[in-house]
Amino acid sequence: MQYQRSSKLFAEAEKVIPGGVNSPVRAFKGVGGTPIFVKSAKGAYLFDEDGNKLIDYINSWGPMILGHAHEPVIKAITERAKLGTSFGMPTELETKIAELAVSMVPNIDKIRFVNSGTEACMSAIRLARGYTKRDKIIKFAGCYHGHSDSFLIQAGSGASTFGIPNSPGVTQGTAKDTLLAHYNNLDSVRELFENNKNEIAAIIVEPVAGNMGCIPPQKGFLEGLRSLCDDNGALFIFDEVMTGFRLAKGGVQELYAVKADIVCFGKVIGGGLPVGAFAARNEIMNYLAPLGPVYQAGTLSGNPLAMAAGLAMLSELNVHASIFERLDEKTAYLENGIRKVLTQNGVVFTINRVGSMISVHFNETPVVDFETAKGGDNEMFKKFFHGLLNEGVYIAPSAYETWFITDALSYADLDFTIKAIDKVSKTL
Ligand code: KE4
Repeated sequence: MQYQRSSKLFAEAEKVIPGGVNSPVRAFKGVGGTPIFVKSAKGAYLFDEDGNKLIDYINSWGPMILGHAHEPVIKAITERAKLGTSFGMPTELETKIAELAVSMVPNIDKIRFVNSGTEACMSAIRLARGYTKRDKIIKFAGCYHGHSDSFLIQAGSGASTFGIPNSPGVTQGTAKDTLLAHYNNLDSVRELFENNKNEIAAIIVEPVAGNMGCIPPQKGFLEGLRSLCDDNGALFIFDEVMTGFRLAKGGVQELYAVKADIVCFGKVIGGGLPVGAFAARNEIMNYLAPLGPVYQAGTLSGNPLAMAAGLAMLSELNVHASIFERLDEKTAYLENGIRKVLTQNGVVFTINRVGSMISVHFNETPVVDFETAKGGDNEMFKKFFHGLLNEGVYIAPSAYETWFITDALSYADLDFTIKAIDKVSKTL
């Protein structure tokens, strides 16, 4: 496959956009080479500027759970656009999608829409601090909650690719209120509560981690965090920007039957348009302006086009909940196929999967936290990535990402992918 036009477009982009991209992880710094410029996408396929057709395992980092340019979503956006694109005034549409989301997700009474997952998590932290009147938060090394200052402390995703433990520009004043624990390690959390008595407002966690590859919570981990929050008067925040409306209709709260106090959403909830949201029970959400003292706002929050796209997406997932089972089956088929060929070809690897989130790690030991995730053979991953790209299969351009499976993938696509992995893994 050739990528001349993408290379040309990248050179032009670099002149006017920092690093030629509007989000660092797209820059291929984790795998080398120049990013692919997309012309269009449909279903499970990307069509790039050089005319290559790629099977997409990123799906815009999660939103395209039903496939690219999904008819009902496109129809909803185009119809709505004819009525005007933004008013800065309430619309019935916002109530409709809020009612639907509240009906799908356990333990929430109200939801506030924002424009990104970052905004959702940033606002959730502010709400937790305002509600508990405490300043400190606990996050986990390798978990990524967007790029607001409080979170860029040993963040995952693109921040890991760049090896930025604390991004420049984040003040010591901010950093001191973010305490770092280790994923799947309850003792590391217990210790923080003991050393910061009555000062911790909340724990924020990716209940299934997806920004150090996919890392499932070990048995008892989420339940243990729940008890630590209850014992110490802290709120438990689930960052479900990736997992929400993907791993189950009700997200991870439903999947593992663990109750969160605040839940953050993004990606799928916007159907591919810029939407984030955070939600909780009334006594917490009523602390938010204009009802309560915690301020949070946004010119384009609840934008009608974005709400129309999100409502079309959630409505389909709500009515056809069998989609989640189908996604799990397809991803299990892919996992088994990859295991078979990598084992046959003598590759040292481990695969993590929860539902339709999956990641391949070239590690000898299980990947259970940020430390073990960092122990993978990154050079091998780069070869794996580019080898697959050459075969027409597009996976995450970083070892610190999960793959997102779309229902638009056919079993023929999955077989094609497994065959490509068989071929590429012979060269690793
Ligand atoms: P956004 O601000 O990028 O919409 O959401 C931030 C965010 C919050 N929480 C979790 C669990 C997330 O995964 C994300 C964003 N995910 C990355 C992919 N790992 C977005 C890709 C990018 O940064 O371009």
